[in-house]
Amino acid sequence: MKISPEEIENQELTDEHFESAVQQIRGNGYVVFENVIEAGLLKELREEFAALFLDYISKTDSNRGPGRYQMHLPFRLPFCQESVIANPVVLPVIKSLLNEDCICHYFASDTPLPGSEYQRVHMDIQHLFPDIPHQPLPAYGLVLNLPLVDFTEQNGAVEVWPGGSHLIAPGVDILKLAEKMHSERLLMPAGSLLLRDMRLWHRGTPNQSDEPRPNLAFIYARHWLRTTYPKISIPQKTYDELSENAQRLFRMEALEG
Ligand SMILES: O=C(O)CCC(=O)C(=O)O
Repeated sequence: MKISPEEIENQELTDEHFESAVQQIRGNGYVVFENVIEAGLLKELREEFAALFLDYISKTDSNRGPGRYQMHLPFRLPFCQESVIANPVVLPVIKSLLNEDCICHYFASDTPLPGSEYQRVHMDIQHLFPDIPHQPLPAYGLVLNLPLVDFTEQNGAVEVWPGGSHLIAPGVDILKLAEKMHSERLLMPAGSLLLRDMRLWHRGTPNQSDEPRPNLAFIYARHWLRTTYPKISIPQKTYDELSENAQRLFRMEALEG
């Protein structure tokens, strides 16, 4: 979805774009908002991330398949900027799908290095009722991805299976079925926001470029959803300085002190 300069200036989607975004998530399982994050902030995020990431990979084995790293982010600036964690363009869409009292409970990143291969096609969460054959339920968790570099054919853009993979009954052989279904690589400029239902089938693709391909990842969910993710550790002072809106999103996490 191409956001107009007026929407960026007003920090609000038009009614038409808002409705389209909500319906795209419901039907396709995802929507991309192009070029939402302002260039200065994007540069800061990229630089801060690069320093953390280099240190992390010097001490850690790859943990999301060969050459792929999941890394939690520290809850500090610039990562906890309001326009990242409670982006006014996107948050109303999230709240419309997950209700006003939704939470954010995951603060991390995924980065394939040059030479990484295809991931297995997967969902980021189980179906709520895995024992019941057909259950096209509404979204209960959404991933917000923020690519720090352009996603291209070459550097391993995320591939998704739109058109209903998030609603397919539990128990199917995802790998086998995915081969027969339509998929798309999500090519987008750095600073776009990808919002996707956690059940959407997807995978990282090979990074054939010379550079890492960092992708920040935040998870928003119905407040009752329990997962095994560690709680986000938030310094009390940082929490106190957040807007009421953002405090509410992180109210179930672990305050330090
Ligand atoms: O490559 C990406 O950014 C997404 C990776 C992913 O889906 C995962 O590791 O679960």
